[in-house]
Amino acid sequence: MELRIERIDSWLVDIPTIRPHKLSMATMGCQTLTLVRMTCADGLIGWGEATTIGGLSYGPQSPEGIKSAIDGYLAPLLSGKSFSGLAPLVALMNGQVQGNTFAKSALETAFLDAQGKRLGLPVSTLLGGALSNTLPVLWTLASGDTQQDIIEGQRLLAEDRHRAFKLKIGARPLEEDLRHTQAIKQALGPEISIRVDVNQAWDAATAVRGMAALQQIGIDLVEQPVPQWDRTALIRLSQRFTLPILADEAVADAHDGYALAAGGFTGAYALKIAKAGGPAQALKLAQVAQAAGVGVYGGTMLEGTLGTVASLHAWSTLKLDWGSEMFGPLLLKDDVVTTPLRFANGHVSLPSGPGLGVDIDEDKLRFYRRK
Ligand code: MUC
Ligand code: MG
Repeated sequence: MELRIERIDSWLVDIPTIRPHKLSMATMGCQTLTLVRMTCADGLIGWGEATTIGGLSYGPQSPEGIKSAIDGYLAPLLSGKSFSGLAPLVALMNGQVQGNTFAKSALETAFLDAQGKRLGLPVSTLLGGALSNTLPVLWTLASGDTQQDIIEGQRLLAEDRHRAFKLKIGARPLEEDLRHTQAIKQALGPEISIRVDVNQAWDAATAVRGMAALQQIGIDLVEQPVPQWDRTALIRLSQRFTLPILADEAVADAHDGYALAAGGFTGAYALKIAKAGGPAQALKLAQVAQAAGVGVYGGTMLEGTLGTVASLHAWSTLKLDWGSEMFGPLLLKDDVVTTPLRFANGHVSLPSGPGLGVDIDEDKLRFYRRK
């Protein structure tokens, strides 16, 4: 039952966003997906995606760098080889290529897609089995304008597409961000869960002031208030406030999760397949979190449908303490799949069918791929 990889192709795919998406470090008007096609000797094809945010402004792996790691190193390493399952594939990639978790995530996803199609099983089954076929999904209000965010939030609540929201703060002075946050919290009402993501923008002293004020406003969760490297501040903040912290940039894989928890962190971890090196690797972080009594949350790098679905298969095997933010495809004007995901009642549905359960629209891939 070995799966032999014949060839691996990759493309950069540029898709505009439905509106500017403003984070503390970048404003996105377009999202670049790195897509991978893994062709196996038996003719089966697996697809994967690796996507980051804002070129090199969010993290150290750019879309172009991801593609070059795949084309120049990982594709030649894997092509022509046979694998009995995921573990030997991951061992080979990690043995020969340092870092580059985004590229590895796309390949792990493509392998799982191909293997699932071959066995006639959804990827979630390969990863342990889905606890649920619908997952809670919030939306990020990040137009950069308070009034526009309120109108957008009210519309999505009226449609019942989402029941919780995340705000992107940190680019503006603290007082301005607090006014923005309070106005949105008041307008959407006390029942609606509002979280904020600072994306590392505050130093430890600003974070103490910010956390105290956000707790007063009634915010439910504060994501990555301090820089990724400042684990000490993150741990201290998590112990000082009852308002919980979600670690994102500070926790990529199981090793980070262990170090933070062993250091006394309380709160939750944002799981992302790209940070960890693939859906199965992200689940290893989830297991560390659960063993340490730390919550888990289904995180996104604002991927298109392929990367989002790969994540959903993994998250479906977990009890998500804080739900998920797998709305990436809704931020894009278009996508390269034949059937869009279904978002309704504050939830997204996990596709059924073997592998990822998603088909690629080859015409759209041709249209949007970078020439
Ligand atoms: C992040 O840092 O969490 C996830 C949702 C969103 O709007 O931005 C991303 C990145
Ligand atoms: Mg974040």
